[in-house]
Amino acid sequence: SYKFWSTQPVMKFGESQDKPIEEGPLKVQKIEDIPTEPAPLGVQGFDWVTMDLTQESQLKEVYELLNGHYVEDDEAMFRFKYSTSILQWALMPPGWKKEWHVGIRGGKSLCAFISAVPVQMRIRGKSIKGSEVNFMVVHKKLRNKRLAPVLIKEITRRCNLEGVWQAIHTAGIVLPKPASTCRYYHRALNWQKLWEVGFSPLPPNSKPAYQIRKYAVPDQTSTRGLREMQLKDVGAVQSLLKRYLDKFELTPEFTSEDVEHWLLNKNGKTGDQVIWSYVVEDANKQITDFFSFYCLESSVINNQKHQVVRAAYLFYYATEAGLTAPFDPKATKVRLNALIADALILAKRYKFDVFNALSLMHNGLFLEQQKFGPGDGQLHYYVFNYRLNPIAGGVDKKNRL
Ligand code: YNC
Ligand code: MG
Repeated sequence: SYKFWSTQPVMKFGESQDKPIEEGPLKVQKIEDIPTEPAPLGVQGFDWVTMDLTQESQLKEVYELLNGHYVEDDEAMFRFKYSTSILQWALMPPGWKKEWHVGIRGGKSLCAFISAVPVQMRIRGKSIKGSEVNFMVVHKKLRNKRLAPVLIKEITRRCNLEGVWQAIHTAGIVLPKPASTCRYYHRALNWQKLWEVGFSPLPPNSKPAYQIRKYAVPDQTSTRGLREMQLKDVGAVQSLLKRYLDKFELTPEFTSEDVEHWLLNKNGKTGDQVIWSYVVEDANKQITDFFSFYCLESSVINNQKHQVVRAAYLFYYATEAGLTAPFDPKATKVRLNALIADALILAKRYKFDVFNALSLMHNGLFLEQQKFGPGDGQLHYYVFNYRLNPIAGGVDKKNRL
């Protein structure tokens, strides 16, 4: 039915199934036609608010709302626990706008939130000034009252007022219409704990001791020249990443400020580290490879022994081995496996329990060999107000893998 989504400028199921379509915006509007005030909430005691996340107290309010009410798995065993440092990182990148941190207060308490951050995105050949919408949440007691469409329309209005007409967002649920669909893969680092919290099953005919041995990793990394990324690497990493992302159909276009923000560990304002980035520097001082992962904990909802699972999420990476002409899938596979094997070692060293990755970019080249297993979650990617041909998850546009 999609009572709300059928009114929005998004693609319909069945569209662009058979033959390629011309890509571009669905609905074209002018800023002067966009209302300058939000639609009234129409409920006594509930008000729109713009959150100021530079204020510790307001950041904390968003943190608390998400911590109690944000995304859970289907069986309600785990719930994402975004730290205040990760929220600062995710919600205040270069060009961030306070007006795009939108809340609803009922009396004094924050009971709903939605956000957007600016992103320059490239869809196949076209560069688009867009936004990325994330962290939509409604307090559990206010669910199923059609507040989500109200939040979505308000963030759309605020984007439109800034001349932003396209947006990207992801969800576990199916809406009209995914631009791409990926699967989550998980690689146990602390198998015993993952088993105790009910995340990893004990396969039939296996024993805990066998599983623990299966997922053990060496103490030391093995790639020569691997070291932590530093400020002086930003330019080299930006150019390497740009050339690498050029192989894919839907990507961000990062300025050097973006690379610095998204990849360089500044050790958070509150002290806990969000992002881990490593480069490989060769004998000629050239940066030939890099990889990164970020930290996102999940609360374990009902467990005596464990409160949180500490997960590393594979973020951006690139390697010169994948940039030869013609593309050399074998060499790329060998190099990516070496890099990801080292990423697992580092994640283990920093006490992560699990390493997660999606079936995108060239991840298909290492997931199996590095002992990742498919999860039951899918992640759908959506592009708002844009007509496009489907993007295959984890498929390189020139080299089907
Ligand atoms: C969702 N995740 O289909 P229809 S992801 C989009 N994304 O509409 P109600 C969603 N739409 O089917 P509730 C959605 N979830 O009738 C539901 N919907 O057309 C649609 N969960 O609204 C749904 N966070 O208020 C239906 O539902 C309508 O009270 C129903 O609220 C939903 O952040 C929600 O999973 C998700 O807090 C807020 O369940 C609530 O249930 C909740 O009756 C736990 O809503 C946390 C959670 C979602 C994480 C995320 C990305 C959000 C993207 C939103 C779309 C942005 C479009 C681009 C806008 C900018 C454009 C420009 C320029
Ligand atoms: Mg609702």
